[in-house]
Formats: sequence, C-alpha cells, structure tokens
Amino acid sequence: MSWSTTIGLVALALLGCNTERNNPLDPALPLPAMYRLGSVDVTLSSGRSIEFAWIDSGTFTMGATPDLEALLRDSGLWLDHLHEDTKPSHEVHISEGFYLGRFEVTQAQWIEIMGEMPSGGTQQATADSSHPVVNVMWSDAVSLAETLSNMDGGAQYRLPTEAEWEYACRAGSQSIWFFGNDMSSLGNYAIYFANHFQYGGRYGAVGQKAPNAYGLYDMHGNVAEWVSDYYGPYAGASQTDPQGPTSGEMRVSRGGGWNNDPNLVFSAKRSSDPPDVMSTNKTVRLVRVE
Ligand SMILES: [Ca+2]
Repeated sequence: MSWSTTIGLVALALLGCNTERNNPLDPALPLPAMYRLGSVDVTLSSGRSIEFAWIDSGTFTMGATPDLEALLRDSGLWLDHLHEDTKPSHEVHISEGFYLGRFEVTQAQWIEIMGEMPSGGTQQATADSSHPVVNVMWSDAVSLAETLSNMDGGAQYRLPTEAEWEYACRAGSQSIWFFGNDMSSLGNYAIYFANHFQYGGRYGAVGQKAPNAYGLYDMHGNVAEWVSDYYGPYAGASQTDPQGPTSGEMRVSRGGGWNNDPNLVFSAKRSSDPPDVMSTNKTVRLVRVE
C-alpha cells in the first residue's frame, strides 16, 4: 500500500513496506523481523528521501538493570564514573507508536532542508553527502525538525525523547547491545573506535552496518544523536512517556560514535553535553508524528 503527500516543491511520502533495501551484513540474509512493521519515505524536492521506521508502542526496562551491570562489570566494560547514571533501571511505557528515522540525518538532507550547514563548524570536508551531518548543536537539531515540519505542512518532526531512543534502540532486547552481549560482533553493527580507521578516521556514510530489528541503522556508534531531554538522574519508579527534567544545563545524546570505545556505545549508555557543544560526534535522527 502507498499514498503520498507534499513536501516542498515535489515532495512525496510513501507509506508501506520497504522491500528494496538489503541487509548490509549479508544481502542474502532476510531483513530483521520488525523491519517491515511500517515505513514512510519522505522524498524531498531533489528526489532524496528520508526513511522512517514505525516503532510500536510498548513497555521496556530503561537503563542498566543489576543483571546488566553485572554483565558489564564481568566484561570489564563498567566504569562507575561513566555508567552510574544509567541506574536505577526503571520500567517505561511508550504509550503511542512513532516513526523514527532509519538513519542519522545526512549532510545532503540537511543542506536541502536548511540551506546551509549547521552553524557549529565544518563537516570535515567530506565529499560524500551520505555522511551524517555533524557539528550539530542541540538548537540546530531542533531547528531542523521545525523547518521540516513547516515544509511538510502536515506531519510534525521532532527529536526523540531519551526513552523513545533507548526503546527503539533495544527493539525488545535486554542485552548490552541490541544484537547481544558479544563484543566481537560489534563491528558488524557499529562504526566505533576500533574500526573507524576504515572510514577515514572518522564517521562513515550512514547505513553501512547491519540494522537492529526495527531496521534502524547506526544506533550504536557512527555519530551520537541528540535527544530532546535535559540531562538528569533517573528515578526508579515506573513512568509513562518520560520527557526528562524540566530544566538543566546539559542535553542528552545517545548511541556514542566513531571515536568511542564499546562501553560508550551500548544501548543504555547516556552522554551529556552543553547544548552548544560543537562536535564531530553530534548529529540528529528525527521522529515523524502524523
Ligand atoms: Ca548513531
């Protein structure tokens, strides 16, 4: 099934099954189970599209459970000063499904929507427009979502909440990474410190590694992704659609990036930075709300 809407001059959105993409880990392998729950491909005037995956509503355990902490400690990955803020784990109910970008927003998409690169600096002179946009300040990321919402005139775009991001990343998993606990497999799913030299010593083009079960690419590594929340401590109580603190000095980004070790790119890992930080390890992935 498919239908269309208008964005920009020649905009088109197709809603339905995405049957064209192969599993990059092995094209002979089937795509993950939840990949085809639903998708929207929003096509900009240039014909370039932004793909969104449907993430069903549901309940999950956010943060590091005692079992996960023990596993990380046993694996030599846990460092108190980096990981204490992933506790306490708590039950989160995501009450409504949502569309989340299958990929980090690329430089070409950013330029087409915003007209120029983010104010935060250069893009390390990459000639490949399918690389994620970087040096994105938190306010730049919000501006992208607002601008695309205005262009669309129907659907709204925003940053994911921190809870939505972890829920989508886990895709039902309780393990260290969405694919399991075996660090030797991380390179199949993530561009991170150990393999970033294969990508010019920095981030790579989006979608070169295998996706999670929702068909989301680069959730671990490549470039860390701003979420909408202020940074603050977790509470242990069960929550529905948490939005994070109402104020704060720092914003959260998730997933870690190309210059991070394995213990900075796992599903529960949180990063906090001033919202105006300029970094080649800060990008954006959008939520679409219809
Ligand atoms: Ca990422």
